[in-house]
Amino acid sequence: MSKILIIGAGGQIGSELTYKLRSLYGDDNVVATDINQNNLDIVNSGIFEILDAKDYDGIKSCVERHDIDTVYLMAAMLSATGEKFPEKAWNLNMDSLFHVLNLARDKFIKKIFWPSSIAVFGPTTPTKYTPQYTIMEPSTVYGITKQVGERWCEYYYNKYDVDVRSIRYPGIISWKALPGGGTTDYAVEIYHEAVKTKSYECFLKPDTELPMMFMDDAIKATLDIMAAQSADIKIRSSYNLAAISFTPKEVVESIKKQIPEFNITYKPDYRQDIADSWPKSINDSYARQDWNWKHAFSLEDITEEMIFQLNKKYN
Ligand code: AKB
Repeated sequence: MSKILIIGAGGQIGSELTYKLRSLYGDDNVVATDINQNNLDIVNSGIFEILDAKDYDGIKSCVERHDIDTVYLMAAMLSATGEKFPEKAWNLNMDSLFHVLNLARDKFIKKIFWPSSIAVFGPTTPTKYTPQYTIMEPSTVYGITKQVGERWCEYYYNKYDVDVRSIRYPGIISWKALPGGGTTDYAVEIYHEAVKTKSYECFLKPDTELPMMFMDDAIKATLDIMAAQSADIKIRSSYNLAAISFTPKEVVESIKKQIPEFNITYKPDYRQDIADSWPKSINDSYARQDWNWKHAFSLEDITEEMIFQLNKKYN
């Protein structure tokens, strides 16, 4: 039985991955860690330890104590916060990746999942149906760390036979834990505010189209790529991954079908520039071909599920 360590288990994706992995492999086989205990649901529902993703000795000790063979490295500073703290973003995102890659190179662990992002693309990348292999000149610190990280993943695979697998997440929409510090966060906040206060001030312009995905699809993709035969994972940098694309205006139309009184205002800030530098849609044909990726949730499905779940939470 594989023993799993999740670094950054309290975050938006890390927490849902933790619930899912615990349900699949058993609470005793999944060690959830984060730098703080803010996510009490995660802390109180299975094995949890405080762990700083920048601390190599701490990660190594955790791996040895729990006999870990698989690591999901979910800790990262995202695009918007990264622009405020460029050096911190670089240090966290790169140090943590090197720590787990080196643990795999030195045979302490066998397998790594490390998420990349659509942020690897930049203003010179073709924006529509962006191919796997194309111009990549990211303009955010976060995007730079993800692009460089991808090169290192491929290097460790080629040079040291490290079994590292990665996907380029689009914006992820979910109702359990809030995202923190991303440019796509508006697509989660908008649902919370629609249900709570029936109004939202959006930090992107109404026609800003970005690639997005529901959490259930993102978790499925993560588990699918990790379960695939090693020979089927032909890309060892990171796979393009897509579900849907939409603009703030389109989410508003979708929400208004259920909450007609919902009111939106627009006040674009520095995150608009980041969004403008990213693709509008993604060509993920390699993921579909190599390990049978298929998404399930449309925008209408997402809106229905988000409003249903958030109504239970707030009303
Ligand atoms: C962000 O907005 O920074 C993230 C991402 C697309 O990687 N959600």
